[in-house]
Amino acid sequence: MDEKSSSETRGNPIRCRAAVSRKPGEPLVIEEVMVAPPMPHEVRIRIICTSLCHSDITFWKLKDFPGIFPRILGHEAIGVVESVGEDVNEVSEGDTVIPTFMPDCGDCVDCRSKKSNLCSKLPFKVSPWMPRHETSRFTDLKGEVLYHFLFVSSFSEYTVVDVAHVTKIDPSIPPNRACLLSCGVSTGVGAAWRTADVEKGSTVVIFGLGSIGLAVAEGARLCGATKIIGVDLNPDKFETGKKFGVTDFVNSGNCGDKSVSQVINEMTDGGADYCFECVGMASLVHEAYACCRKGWGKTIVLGVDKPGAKLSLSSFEVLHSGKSLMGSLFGGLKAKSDIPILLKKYLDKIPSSNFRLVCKGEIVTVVNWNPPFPM
Ligand code: CXF
Repeated sequence: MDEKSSSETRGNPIRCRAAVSRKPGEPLVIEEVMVAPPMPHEVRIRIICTSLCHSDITFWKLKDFPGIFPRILGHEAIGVVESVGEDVNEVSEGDTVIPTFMPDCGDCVDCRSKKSNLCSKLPFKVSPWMPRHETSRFTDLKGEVLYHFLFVSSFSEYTVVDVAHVTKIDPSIPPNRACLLSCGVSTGVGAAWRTADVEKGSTVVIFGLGSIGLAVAEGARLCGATKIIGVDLNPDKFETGKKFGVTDFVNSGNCGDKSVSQVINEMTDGGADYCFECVGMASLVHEAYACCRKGWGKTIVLGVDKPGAKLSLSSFEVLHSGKSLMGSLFGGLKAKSDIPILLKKYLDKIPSSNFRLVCKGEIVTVVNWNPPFPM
């Protein structure tokens, strides 16, 4: 729809277009939908730019709950506040914001702790509703409810997001870069920086060089890791990975009679300091755990496996190996304080000549950031 001023739309439902996922695995349908005004603590946002994250595809294909239809997918985006509900003081109309699937209420014991990003006031869950009021703000033109996705639902010209899920940002960042901070780049960089706390000189292994894995490589390099081993079935990923800091490559389809973990244990003389699973396969978590260093190795799980997938570790090995196994949602970042740090890093460190180049290209050239990463 044409962009309207907030004075025309504030307090009223907005009719606009959205890409609606009506059935699992079937093409999204561009249709007109109604977006209700924000309720208390909510913000209605005009989406400027949204990108596709693999979790959108995972949930688009899911036939059973937490797959649910019809639904508006999308959770990586940037937008401008169109209007705010009651009790919203943090942002106002016209502010540029990044919505995130992880909340940051800033108030609960977890949000106030440096140790976690798992808000307990609005705990993250895979829900079809708005987080606080447990209802939908979307209907189709027949009045049927359309479900939300990851509290963002950005495949719509307008969406409603709880204020705990929005971060106000400096609008000077190009929108197609900013929206990656809404999930993929933040998750990967954050996992190396905040969850693992990778140190200078470390050895890192990344299982899966998709966008999350590449962002982990970037984060590990920024933290000063010197050996960054990428593991993937696709050999072309090594060339891409090099741009993000990957120094070595293991083709997991080409290890002969050895397992990937055996190959890595040999390459690292007994295991890597940090292993990141970015695919979402329990078997790869086992492999990652098997090749992180005894005593201090950390294995960090970022990949989203099928609902109900189980890990099975030998209790004896856990006891004797002294390794850590950690999960990392949104890279352990606290959206409201950490996204502005990443964004500033991007704006400060890219020289204007490169900046223009970045704007024209399709590849995220965050490689221009300068280590070491400020903590
Ligand atoms: C995922 C993490 C697990 C739940 C769904 C979202 N992250 C990003 O896509």
